[in-house]
Amino acid sequence: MDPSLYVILDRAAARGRDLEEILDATIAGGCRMIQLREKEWPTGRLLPLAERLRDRCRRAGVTFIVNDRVDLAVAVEADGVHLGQDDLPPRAARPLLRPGMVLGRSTHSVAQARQAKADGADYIAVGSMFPTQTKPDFELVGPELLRAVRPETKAPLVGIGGITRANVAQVIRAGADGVAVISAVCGASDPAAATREFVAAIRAERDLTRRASL
Ligand code: TZP
Ligand code: MG
Repeated sequence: MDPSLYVILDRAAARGRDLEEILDATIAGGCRMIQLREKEWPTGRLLPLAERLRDRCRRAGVTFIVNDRVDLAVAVEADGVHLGQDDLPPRAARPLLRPGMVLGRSTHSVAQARQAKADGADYIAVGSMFPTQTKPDFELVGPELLRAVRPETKAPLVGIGGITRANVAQVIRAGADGVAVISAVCGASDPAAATREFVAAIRAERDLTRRASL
């Protein structure tokens, strides 16, 4: 699992564009971890889309995660599932997953991040980093929360919420192992170019942080 740039495919954010095309573009741009986030489609409609996305990810060796739905993640043999605070808690979800499946958890406080770690989450998302229009009920915690959570765990930390190519460095500097983005890639006019720019900005900030710590 390489969460450096974790692109969340969301039909609403894609504004009618084909998610498979966006997926191929972001993989071509260097994304190594993908999530399917669909809040409205019924299961029967979602299943074939999830299978097609999983196939494309598998061919490219890219990690494929399903949002919210443990049943769907297992049914399509996804690499993992991502669960928010209103979803099944990791302790309840883990026994339902296949061995080795990745379990990610969204958190909005140090206490929630500690709980996610204690519950055995494989990575912890922290957000919202910045205001976002994608999730109207976002909780703004800022990069400060990442700074506070970083010393608590060695689990990969992923910043989420309102992250753009202009502010991604702040999130990496605060201690994130990666960033999860929806609109900045799914809504970009050129998702491959947007991905390449993110990957380059993340690498550049990591190099700076590494050099500063020597
Ligand atoms: N969880 C916290 S903020 C958010 C989610 C799913 C939305 C992120 O979308 P964007 O477009 O990258 O701000
Ligand atoms: Mg959820």
